[in-house]
Amino acid sequence: MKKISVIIPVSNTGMYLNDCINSVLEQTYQNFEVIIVDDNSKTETKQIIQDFYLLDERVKVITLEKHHGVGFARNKGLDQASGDYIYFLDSDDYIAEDTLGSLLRNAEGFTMVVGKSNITATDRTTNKEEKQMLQEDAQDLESPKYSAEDETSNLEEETTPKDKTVLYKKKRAKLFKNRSVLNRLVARDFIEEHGLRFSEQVKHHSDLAFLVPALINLENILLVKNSFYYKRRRNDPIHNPSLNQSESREKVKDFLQIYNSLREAYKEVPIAGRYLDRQFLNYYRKQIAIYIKNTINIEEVYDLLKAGAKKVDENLLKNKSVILRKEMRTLRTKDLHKYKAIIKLHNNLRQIRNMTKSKNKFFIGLYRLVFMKMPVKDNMVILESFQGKNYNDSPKYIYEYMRKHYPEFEYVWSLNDLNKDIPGNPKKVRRLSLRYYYNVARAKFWISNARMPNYLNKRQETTYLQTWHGTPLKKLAADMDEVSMPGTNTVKYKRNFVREAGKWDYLVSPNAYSSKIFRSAFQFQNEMLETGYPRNDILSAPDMEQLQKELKTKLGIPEEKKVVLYAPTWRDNEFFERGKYRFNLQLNLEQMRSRLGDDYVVVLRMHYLIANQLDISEFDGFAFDFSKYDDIGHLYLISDILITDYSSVFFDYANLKRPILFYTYDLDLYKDTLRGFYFDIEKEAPGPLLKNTIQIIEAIENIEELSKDYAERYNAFYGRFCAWDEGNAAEKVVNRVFNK
Ligand code: C2G
Repeated sequence: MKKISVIIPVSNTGMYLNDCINSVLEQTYQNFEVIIVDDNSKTETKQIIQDFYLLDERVKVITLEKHHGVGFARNKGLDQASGDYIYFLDSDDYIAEDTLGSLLRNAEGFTMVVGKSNITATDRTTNKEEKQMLQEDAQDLESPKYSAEDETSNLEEETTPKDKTVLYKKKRAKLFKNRSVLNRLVARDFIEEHGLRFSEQVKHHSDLAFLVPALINLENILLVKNSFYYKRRRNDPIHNPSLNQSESREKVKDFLQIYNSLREAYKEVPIAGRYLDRQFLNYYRKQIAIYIKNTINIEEVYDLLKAGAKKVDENLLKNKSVILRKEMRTLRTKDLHKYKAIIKLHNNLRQIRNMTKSKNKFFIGLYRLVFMKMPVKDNMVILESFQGKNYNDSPKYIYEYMRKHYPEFEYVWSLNDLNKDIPGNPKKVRRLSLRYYYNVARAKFWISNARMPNYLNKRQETTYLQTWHGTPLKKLAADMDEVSMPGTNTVKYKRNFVREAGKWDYLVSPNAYSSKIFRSAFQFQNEMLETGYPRNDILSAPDMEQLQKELKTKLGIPEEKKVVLYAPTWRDNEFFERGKYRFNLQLNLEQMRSRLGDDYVVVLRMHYLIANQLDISEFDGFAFDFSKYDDIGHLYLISDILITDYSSVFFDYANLKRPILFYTYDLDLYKDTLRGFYFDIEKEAPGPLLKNTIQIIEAIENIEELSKDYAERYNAFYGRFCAWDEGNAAEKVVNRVFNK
């Protein structure tokens, strides 16, 4: 019975190791050894490796004292392997029960057998159903075993019924397109005979050094389509990236390096040359050409690129696009200066081609190609709050302060509704209109409390002041585990966030707790303005009572009634469409009116992402819907009690030291599944967590006593989160950014 050596390099992937190694130990085919090469992992991962070592005598461990990288680790594994076949598995991936078996059953007469599927999945248990379905599908295709006679066939490609394909001669390179050694069973004799080893010079693409000589020396290769390998979909590119998710500039350099050295080493071998050149051109087209301006620094890779372009076989270029041919020719024959010029020209051409695709793309093209080339206006400030939805939050307070103290500036507000009343008569532009792009491009100062569109490149001379919009309880950006918002890819979402935060020159922080989180969740590296929130300045107004009275009158709230404000947040999984969320009101207004109606009114305030209108017409005079009202600060001021859930509103409201109730009917779902929290709200909330309307009513009826019960917690909370809000945050922010 043939033995298989499964080689698993491990570098701090403890959380995935159980899935990975158990998937091997549970194989239908059991004659194997598992060689774990621990590439200097941390203690937690080491412990898991040790547990497996003790659990099963087929598990062998090689420990590296220094981190060497995956190529070195796999080579070490190869040195120790004693199996007839080698199988490489990555420590964050796992395989189906019959993967080794199905590969081996078909291996007779082959030196390399390749499994077909690389299926993306998250983890082994949740993926079980999907896996079963796929396996059942594959079994339906089960066909008579491949017979060795086919090997003598004259055809270059022979397809045996349905699930297996043998590739000969030129075609065998097809199975090397993915540049990966994963999910291949390779005869160890063959590896030794041809000295196949991984490159230890590069961190990425080290597989190529193993694959190229394999490709050259293989007579044929068998593809077994129902041997499954599950590549895990990793969702944490910022805090725990997979090798593949690491910085593209590093990957590019490694690729070019290995291409150049292999191309040189195998220059006399046509199949290797063809394979490598195709890989080079493809890689250039997909990973280099379009990124070269933004994420890849041309100077850094130019020499390697030039050397590579010189090696590519001219004939291969013949049927490639004009753009690719031109870039290759420039690289070969001209200097860096010319190459830069041609890249710029081609990028512009791509941009122009894109412009025909939609109105917004047309504007973006103008933004980049025309408006960004015009001089920056030093005295122009563009402001935006909640992506143009409102005139409120910290941008409003910064604007109102600046308007008084910096009348010489030209202020532009980006809004969805141009009819919004804004004091001082600033210029208003509709968000994402042509005028918007024009003004964004020209303004020296951008002030926003949320993300701006990712595609808005910012020039060096522009200063971007990001105020953000709340102390986080709910996990944010890169700190989130899985993003559950509709149509959102977790990896992309996190990367975009970090890319956006890379443009922020200043970020306003409301408290020390938030500063720390913002550094991690946004990976923000620039200046943190530890000033407290400008939007909360109004909560320290000296003439509070008068202001309260005026506001109540303005809003049509009976002066003699006390006010309960209900301001919940939104739920990632309840939506109509992207960016439009649904809220299902779980407050029983009928019960509230009958028990509290004599003394109280209720003000409802939905989150700005909630798209449905509440129908509260039957509660006229008791319940008021102020979801569309701009400034929630005004609503804080007129209210006597706040009810919220997981919204950051309670951090701001606590400045008033008024009672807060938490209506957390879906706490477990929200905390564990949707978002995750930064602290234990059950232990630290400055008020009680309630589950139904009756409990809310009772809490309101006993509000004084309840407040006493929570006084200590409230004080601690206030000290931790509200200490910086002293009523002059706008001034402090403006002084710092505008240097007065
Ligand atoms: N808000 C509001 N009305 C609500 C809820 C929120 O006006 N019913 C405003 C508040 O100013 C609040 C801000 O929107 O502080 C952010 O709302 P959150 O409910 O905290 O949710 P989110 O928009 O997801 O932002 O770091 C903070 C987080 O990013 C939360």
